[in-house]
Amino acid sequence: MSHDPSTPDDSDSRQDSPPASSGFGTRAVHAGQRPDPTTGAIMPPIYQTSTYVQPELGRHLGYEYARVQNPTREALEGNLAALEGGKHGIAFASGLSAIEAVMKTLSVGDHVVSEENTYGGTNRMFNKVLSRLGIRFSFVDSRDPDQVREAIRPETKLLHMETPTNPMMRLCDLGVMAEIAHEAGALLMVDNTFATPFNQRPLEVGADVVVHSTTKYLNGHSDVIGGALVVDDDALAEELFFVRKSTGAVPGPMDAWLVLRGTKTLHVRMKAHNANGMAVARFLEGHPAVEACHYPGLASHPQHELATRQMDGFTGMVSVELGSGERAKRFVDRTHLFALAESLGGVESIIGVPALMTHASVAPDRRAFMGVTDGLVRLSVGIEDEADLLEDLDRALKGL
Ligand code: P1T
Repeated sequence: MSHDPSTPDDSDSRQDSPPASSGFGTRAVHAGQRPDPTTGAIMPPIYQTSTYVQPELGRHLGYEYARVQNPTREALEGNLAALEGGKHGIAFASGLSAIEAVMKTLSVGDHVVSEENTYGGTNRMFNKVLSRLGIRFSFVDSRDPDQVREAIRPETKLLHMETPTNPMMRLCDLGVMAEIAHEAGALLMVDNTFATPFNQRPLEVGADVVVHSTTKYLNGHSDVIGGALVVDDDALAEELFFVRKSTGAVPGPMDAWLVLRGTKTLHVRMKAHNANGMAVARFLEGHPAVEACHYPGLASHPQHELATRQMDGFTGMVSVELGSGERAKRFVDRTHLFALAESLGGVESIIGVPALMTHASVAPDRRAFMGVTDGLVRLSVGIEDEADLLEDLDRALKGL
């Protein structure tokens, strides 16, 4: 990149993105951005404006109205696209609004096959909002590709997968899901929020749409609600930009800027989350108060082989079964470093009980069927020191 933004003949060295062949960390720091052409500011300015003055009627500078275009948002979109290995990033006001935008490309009577163990809010949107509007859903356990195949109908337009799932840490084989979707003439959408592109890149194995709650690891600092889609196909991108423009769920420029600041350190943070996640999972797996520990990095995880093939790291998300709601309550009330809260993916460690918190909107019998019991505790392991995290958990588990 040039240090002189005014040099006229070095446009090649001031491209918005480093080459796609550059390493993940280089793309995380630089992709989508260039020094501000007016001042040379190394950070993209926060274009806190709703509209743009046009020099004359019928001629504008590429920017008309901020629901449609915003340079700060575009910088984030370029960055996210480069991280997922897609051509187009499309930023949204939340993870749910990003998923909803994909659903708004469908029509009444269209059918979606969805993994049953998604984030509870995703399940709620499908069951309680979109079903009312005439979109049909089948919920399957996508660990078993035959269940997915059997759910396909002539009207199936989309497969919605989450891997690892929230909170059971189940996986599906993304290559197989892409094959099933494409044989059916449907698209594969993958919620990559838990894994992050540092650990898993669904587009590389055939997915058509990657969705993120950028609220989580991508932003990483628990101070923004945001979402994004990444796609490779130009026509699909155009359709999704059209939906966003027409329905309006855009992130504000400040939030886009904060997420962009977060993604600059994604690779550094994820190495720490992966390492701490593994340490916490190993500790909890061996603890006598813990009945089961769900973490794809453990050899005991039933899909560990798939995890090592499909993922480069296993994140900081760990779930444990403690046997009863009472024991779960005592545990989460006694941790200090692990804060009792919804959400995940921030630098600080968080703990919660999905049945009462993130998945309270899922019908109790469905929750029980998936293993989201009252005794299940979910941990989002942060980047604090491992010894302090283990000490906090050990103390909270004593005498359970
Ligand atoms: O909260 P929002 O940015 O709208 O993202 C929704 C969402 C989508 N996908 C996954 C996998 C998620 O985990 C979430 C949000 N999840 C939580 C708030 C949570 O604590 O699990």
